[in-house]
Amino acid sequence: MTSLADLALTVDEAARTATAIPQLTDTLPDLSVDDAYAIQALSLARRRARGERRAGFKMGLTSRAKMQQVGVSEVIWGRLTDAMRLEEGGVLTRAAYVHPRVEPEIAYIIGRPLEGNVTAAEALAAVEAVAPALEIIDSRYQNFKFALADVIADNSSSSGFYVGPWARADTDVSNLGILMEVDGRAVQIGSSAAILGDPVRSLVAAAKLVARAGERLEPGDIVLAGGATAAHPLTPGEHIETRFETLGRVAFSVVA
Ligand code: 0L1
Ligand code: MG
Repeated sequence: MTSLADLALTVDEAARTATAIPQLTDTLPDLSVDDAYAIQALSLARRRARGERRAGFKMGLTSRAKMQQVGVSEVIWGRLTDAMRLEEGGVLTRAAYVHPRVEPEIAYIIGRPLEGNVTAAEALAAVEAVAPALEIIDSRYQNFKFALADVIADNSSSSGFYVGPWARADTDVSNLGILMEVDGRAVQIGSSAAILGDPVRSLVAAAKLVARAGERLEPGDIVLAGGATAAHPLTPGEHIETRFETLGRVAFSVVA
């Protein structure tokens, strides 16, 4: 029987070497969500053993459209490390990923510990600052195709993130206009309200779901609240610039 550690090795190696793999559920159709989170934790432990440090959490499937796409009614989460953080304004090397896509998000940085069942007001009180952000999602599965347990085991597709200028914690980010341009051409237009109606709901969900795994949001953790529009597939030569009403912009270029 394949152990959870073996499966963690499989997804970690796929990410490390940018190699597409078959879905785990092709051979393990009964893989549970709990086991998938255990695989995720074991795969992140492998990253930490290589020297990567905790940077926070990402929330996924935070829009109705994405939930329907995967057939679930609850958001999922993954873990961020310092090695996933990319330099705002810099370059992304396409060859380091299997089939990367970018999506605009809102980032929170935590100032006080946050854990378990909390209200939106309690969540906001724990926030030190907010920022515009971009997440690079890169499912390690062939053709970006997966079942719920697959994607959770694969760190909820998280592979990189950019953070723009930090703003005060009390900045209203509940309904900000967002415009993503590729080489000056609009490819996605949306609002931060697409993130569960208000990104703070994603922070509330993060506190609850992370607690189920015996963890809590700690000061210094970044929480990516989830995609505000559909994701854009990345091609070498593209310059991506995303503007967030009142928060500023986040940009990068893609090289081969
Ligand atoms: O960040 C996200 O919402 C993505 C979660 C996983 C699903 C996907 O890779 O599209
Ligand atoms: Mg995302």
